Amino acid sequence: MKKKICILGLGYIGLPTAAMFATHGHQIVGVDVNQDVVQALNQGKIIIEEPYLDIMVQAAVTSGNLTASTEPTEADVFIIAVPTPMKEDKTADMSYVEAAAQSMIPYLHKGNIVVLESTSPPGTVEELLVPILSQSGLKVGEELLVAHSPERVLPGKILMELVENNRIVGGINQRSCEAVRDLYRTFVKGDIFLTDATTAEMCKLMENTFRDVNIALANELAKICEAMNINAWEVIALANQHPRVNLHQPGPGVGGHCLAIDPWFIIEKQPQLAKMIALGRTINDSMPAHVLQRSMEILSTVEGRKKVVILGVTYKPDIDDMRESPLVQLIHLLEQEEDIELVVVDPHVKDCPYLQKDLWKALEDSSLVILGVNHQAFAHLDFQRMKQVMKDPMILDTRNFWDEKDLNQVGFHYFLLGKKNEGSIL
Ligand code: SAJ
Repeated sequence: MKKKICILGLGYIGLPTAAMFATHGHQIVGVDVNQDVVQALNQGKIIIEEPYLDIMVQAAVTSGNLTASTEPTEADVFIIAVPTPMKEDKTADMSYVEAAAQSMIPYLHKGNIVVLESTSPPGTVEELLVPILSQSGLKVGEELLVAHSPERVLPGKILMELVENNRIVGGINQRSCEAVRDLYRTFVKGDIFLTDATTAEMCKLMENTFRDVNIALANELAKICEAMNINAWEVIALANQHPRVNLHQPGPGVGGHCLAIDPWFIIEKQPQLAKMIALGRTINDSMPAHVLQRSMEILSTVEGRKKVVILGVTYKPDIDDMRESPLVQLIHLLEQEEDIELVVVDPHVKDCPYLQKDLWKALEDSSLVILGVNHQAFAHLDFQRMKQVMKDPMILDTRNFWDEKDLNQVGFHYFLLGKKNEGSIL
């Protein structure tokens, strides 16, 4: 049945979800406090980069099923998809969730459904959301159904994963679970599993924590292999031949709004018990400093002022998102070093310190290229030309993205994170 759905928060999750419901026949009012986002959306435009999202949003707006506003409105369903950033003290800033919940109170009616999609510390629905919603005077659980249904889509593949991924619905009671399951059935082709709200909150956080801890293991291995003069990437490739082993990839650190933050939402609840989770965070956070150390070692052979070019500043390939990017951290560390001239090249980013749009200008007279993000745009560079324009042909590849032999052939000194020395015995 066609429903009127009010979606609060039109970011990386709220907007694709709004477009998805709208193109499946529901009437959507997207709400955002940012006037620019609202204005753009009402013209069928978007201000974030995500494959195919622009086309879908335009179709949704043109159909009349998707409009945007800065204020909530009366609806059958309210979906909260606002950010839950991390505060200085590494605890969750729930002020946007609180404000969104408060803002919808005047519009709530008997029979409404409220869904929290924002990633939140376990206990948020029961301890924070339900008390706020109770201010409406409605009997929560009977007259107002409430659930947490965490988003789990991968940036870069959001539209596909919204449909294909399995989904968890954690309701405050069975009725809430079933109502929210039926709602998402509109477009979800994956399985929908029902549970309680706090379990759903913990599941979401543990999925990202699992990945974060595993990447920390790979990053620790990278440091160990550098110390022992073997190649971590080779160890990983070979160990992963075992049917029950799946070592992750090392890199310059872990970024994004999910893996770098979600583990802290568990730590904040159980600081005494969440030991491995905290250690994983510490190891991953140490990687930009490790890349700095490797870079300075490589540059120690160069006299005077040294130009360093960082290729890629987003938190992962082929997206425009720089949130929590370890490359931003690396930039901060490099700018504190003496005699370093810094240039950043990233075709996906419009605004960032030291950004140079022209790759070849950036490379002129440089002494070191740090491959920070494995964007497709960097996959097939003209290494001959690079060698010609650079002052010192040195590369530090933090992603095992380029082929050492190719680069050596051209005359580059190729250094790899997870492997101490140049050259290979193979
Ligand atoms: N990374 C590594 N090594 C790896 C894999 C990733 O260093 O082996 C780094 C990436 O470079 C990046 C960071 O980890 O900096 C995170 O990237 P990601 O691709 O692992 O994940 P996100 O943050 O883009 O999306 C994750 C996904 N979670 C899981 O796969 C369990 C996604 O499904 C979630 O919806 C999303 O978090 C979220 O919103 O929570």
